[in-house]
Amino acid sequence: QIKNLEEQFEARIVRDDKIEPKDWMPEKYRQTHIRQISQHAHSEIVGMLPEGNWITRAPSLRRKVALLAKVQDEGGHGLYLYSAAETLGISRDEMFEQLHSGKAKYSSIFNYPALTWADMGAIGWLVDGAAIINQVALCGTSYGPYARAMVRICKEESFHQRQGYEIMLKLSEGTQEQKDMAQDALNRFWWPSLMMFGPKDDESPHTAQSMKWKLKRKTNDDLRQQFVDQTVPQAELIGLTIPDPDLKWNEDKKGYDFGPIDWDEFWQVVKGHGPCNKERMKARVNAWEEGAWVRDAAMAYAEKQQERKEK
Ligand code: FAQ
Repeated sequence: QIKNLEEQFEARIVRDDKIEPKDWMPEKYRQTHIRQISQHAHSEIVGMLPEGNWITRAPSLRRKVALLAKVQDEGGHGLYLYSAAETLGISRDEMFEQLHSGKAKYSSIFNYPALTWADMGAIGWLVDGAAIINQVALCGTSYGPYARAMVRICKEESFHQRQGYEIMLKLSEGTQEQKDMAQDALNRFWWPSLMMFGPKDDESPHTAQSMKWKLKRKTNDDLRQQFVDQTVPQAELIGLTIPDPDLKWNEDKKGYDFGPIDWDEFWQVVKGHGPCNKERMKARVNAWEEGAWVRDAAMAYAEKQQERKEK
């Protein structure tokens, strides 16, 4: 009977039907979605930290309002994605436990420090730019709650990307010192942004199955290429140089060839040995522990409300 269910399920995937929480699904489909969606949620929540650190130091009220809104959006995206993962039968407490114990990953990019104001520009422009490319593809993913979350999240991400690019544009029109700051941020964030798309396709253990299930709609390498092709002209427009001596337009493939990525660095960061891994996790665990009284108060309030209703 399972075989029959599995055949029906595969046929639905081929037809591009959305799979919904109460539908039958293979256990591995469920597990791999929990893995990806929860790691995506963790990335949003941990991703608030490098920028959150700059809210009080934004150079003007306008910049402060925009950055504050962006960081709040990221918190919202995280909560939205945790809810999507919960529909697959995992609790939020369990997901937090996986994050805090180091069992669940989050995007490598957030383990790099944000050293200057220009890094707020580079994060919005490059990190959100990479996130959008990945997430636009995920709007067509096969699991309904994830696909719907992506549609909404992408709309907000495009505002994030533009606010980052605008910071870079303004800096690149400024004094030599400001231009240098923008170039330095690009130099430091370029390669880690390319790493966000994950290992090369032939070294990515999950890609083949995730493509079959239409969890992923494009491979890591295809998305990475799309990101490079989209971003190089944007850098040229504001007079910044991509820090890659091998970057070259390839007329045959109608895209850029680019230099080798340092995969040792990538795996070091993924395994917890990046510049800020420990600091990020400490901040998350502290926030969780120090917020315990808020959760307790919310639970006590909900119980009281329930009791009142029952009376
Ligand atoms: N960092 O076989 P694959 C954002 C892991 S955007 C850390 O290729 P998969 C918005 C991978 O989990 C960032 N780990 O895996 C924002 C797996 O380990 P596992 C978040 C990575 O899943 C902007 C192993 O390597 N976006 O937050 C990374 O098929 C600004 C093998 O890799 C998403 O999560 C990495 N870069 O493909 C917020 C998008 N790459 O689980 C604040 C959704 C790979 O077996 C500020 N996710 N790994 O232990 C995806 O599209 C996919 O999960 C990939 C990885 C493409 C990330």
